[in-house]
Amino acid sequence: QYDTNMWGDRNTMVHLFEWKWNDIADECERFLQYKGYGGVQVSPVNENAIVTSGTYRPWWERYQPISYNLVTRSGNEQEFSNMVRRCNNVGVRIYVDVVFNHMTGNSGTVYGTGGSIGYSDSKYYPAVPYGSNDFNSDCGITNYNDAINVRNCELVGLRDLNQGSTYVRTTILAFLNKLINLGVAGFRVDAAKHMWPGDLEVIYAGLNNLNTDHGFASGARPYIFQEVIDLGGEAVSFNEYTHLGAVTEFKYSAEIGRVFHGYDQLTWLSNWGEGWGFMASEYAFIFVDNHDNQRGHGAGGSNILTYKNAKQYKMAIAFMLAHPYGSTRVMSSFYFDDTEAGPPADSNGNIISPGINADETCSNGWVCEHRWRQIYNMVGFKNAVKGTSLNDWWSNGAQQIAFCRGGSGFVAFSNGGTIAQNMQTCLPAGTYCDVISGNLINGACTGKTVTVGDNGYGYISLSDSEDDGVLAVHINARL
Ligand code: AAO
Repeated sequence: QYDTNMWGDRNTMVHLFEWKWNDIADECERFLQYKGYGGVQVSPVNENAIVTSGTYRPWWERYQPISYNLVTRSGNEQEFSNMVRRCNNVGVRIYVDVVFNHMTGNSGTVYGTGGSIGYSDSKYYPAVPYGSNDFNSDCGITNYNDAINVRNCELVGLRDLNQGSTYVRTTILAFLNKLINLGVAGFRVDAAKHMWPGDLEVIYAGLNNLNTDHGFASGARPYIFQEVIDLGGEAVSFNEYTHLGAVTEFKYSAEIGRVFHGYDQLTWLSNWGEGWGFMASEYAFIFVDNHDNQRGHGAGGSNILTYKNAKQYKMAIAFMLAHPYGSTRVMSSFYFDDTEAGPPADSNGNIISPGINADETCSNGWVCEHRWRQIYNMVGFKNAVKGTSLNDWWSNGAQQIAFCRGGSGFVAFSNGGTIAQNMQTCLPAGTYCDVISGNLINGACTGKTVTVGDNGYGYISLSDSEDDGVLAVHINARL
């Protein structure tokens, strides 16, 4: 199903990539609830292989399961359970990145973050247990134009589980239903493209309803968003999975990066969404960057915008959150140069918690994009305009655009030149704080303001020489 199970008007997820459970619980209580984030995607929660050869403890070791015990560098089962409870208590949902297409790579005897051992060469994982007859053959994925190869062979050498086996399905379901019972709201299904839709359908059907002790409605179903990289031209396509749940739309990430890099005119965004060949909005799970393509591991190549291109990145995030298309997720990263490097950690490999600075930014190597004013305030914008469509599109025919969301919000963008004119904001008369250049604090605006007359018009001033090429005002930011 396609309902995120988020609380109230909240409707944006943040991926707190590699954060520890105790730190996420703190972040829910001290920040996320107040900025209107609807939920957190957490890194894989099950025990993974410890990788020390090559890059020490790379981020991707968490995508090599060794058991379904809830022990990782982010914390143990008790800490995970406590986090889910604390976040749900303040209306912030938890979505787990679940990896059940495969187990570890084929690298002999492997040791897990919870002390388990895996014999990857013979495909024997006693801590589950899985044995060789629970896996597909050793063939490697070599041909994305062959749907059978993509599903029944090993993705980059990862031991490929057979989800057609009743035992494997039962074992996976026990893991997923344990998480549901602990209060999670849904799942990111890793490598969904590499599993048969028919097998996934059986597995999803076996999922429990969400746990009403955590504030979910009786009968609520877990939100499923499936990772399927489909930029077109391959044997496997997104629409084999859309009847099962939401699906990642990587074309979105690739195209929004192209546009806000300046390779395309903003004026062409007037038919953004299905008009650009993206999947139907109701199925689409979208983002500007994700943990793979921000570091060149997934799809999108050099078009992908990340925290490293701050101004353009914020403009792309603002556009994603201002526009009605799709279900939105904001990436929150740690700084990296080495694309394999794991999260900030001490000499024993223990993850270091983010520090919080006086200006609400993070320290200790964490970018915390979700704490950038322009980003968290656009999360609030999206909440304020929930249920409205896009109207009153304006463009100068080139790199300047503006539009309304119903009578609840107005945004303007400039990727070239200056906007300096009266424009239709669709808002009721009053004075509004521009939530990109400032915050509305105790009735005063720390940034630009827009005064709107009875006819909905206001004077909009936005130059591409400013810190941010965006101006955004909405009904909840009225002085
Ligand atoms: C690590 C090592 C490997 C080693 C392996 C086993 O890096 O060298 O062999 O361990 O020991 C992550 C890392 C991997 C890592 C893995 C396990 O990214 O490097 O391997 O953990 O530790 C495909 C999948 C997609 C997957 C993506 C990375 O379809 O599901 O590869 N993403 C998820 C996770 C990811 C994780 C895994 C899956 C595994 O998000 O973090 O891997 O759990 C084409 C195909 C895509 C394919 C990409 C990359 O994409 O269409 O399906 O994604 O290639 O292989 C253009 C094309 C576009 C193309 C793209 C990239 O944009 O239009 O179609 O280029 O080539």
